[in-house]
Amino acid sequence: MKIAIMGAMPEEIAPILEKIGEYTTTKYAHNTYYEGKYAGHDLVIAYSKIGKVFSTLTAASLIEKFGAQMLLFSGVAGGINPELRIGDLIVATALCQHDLDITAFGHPHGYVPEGSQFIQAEEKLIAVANRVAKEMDITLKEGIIATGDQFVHSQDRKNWIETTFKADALEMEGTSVAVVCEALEVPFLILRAISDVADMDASFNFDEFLESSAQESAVFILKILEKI
Ligand code: 3QA
Repeated sequence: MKIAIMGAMPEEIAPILEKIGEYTTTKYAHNTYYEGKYAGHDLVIAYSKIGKVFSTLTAASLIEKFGAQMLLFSGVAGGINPELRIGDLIVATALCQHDLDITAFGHPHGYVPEGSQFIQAEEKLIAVANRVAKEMDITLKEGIIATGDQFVHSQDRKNWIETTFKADALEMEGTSVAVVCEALEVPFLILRAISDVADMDASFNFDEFLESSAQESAVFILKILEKI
């Protein structure tokens, strides 16, 4: 099976590329796609650039152009749930767009007609992730991930996202990737390690912990690949 590994930033896929060692590169749609092998799987790997638009393009390309039959997202996130500390892992059970707003017409936040407020994640892959966490003896949190085209760095915005969506973590790509995968019937997993807690100090913490948290997430994704 051909599996896509996707991140948003170079730092998020670098540990994966390093681990697989040998790969070919293809330029497509202003992006680079890396193809190689790991644990008996054919992989196609890419980072999209930041945000919902770029991540939509990349997820669709990974599937439609490169033939990925499963997609695993690896990266970092801002923590909302106080149980999540910097470096902790969260896997999305459901995802939503916190910045999608046609509430003027009486619709809930994150909803547009013929869409849905939440995208449900793939239970089978979450089960695999939980098995891996158990084997590695680490805590993996399951929860709601909210996505938006904003780097959140305020307690007010964070609280609003928490109360509106009951979200546990936030980032800028997960839901767009989930929308693409769900529509194209490709099983997906959105895994994130916390880099900051989306408060006043978020940008400082992010700069400090991007690399180490991206590494936590990537190591876990590689273990998942060994289990699939
Ligand atoms: C944002 C990255 C984007 O891909 C989403 C990180 C971690 N903490 C977050 C927060 N709010 C929203 N998202 C996140 N990723 C980084 S922009 C900085 C770029 O630096 C998840 C995420 N609090 C480039 C150097 O100038």
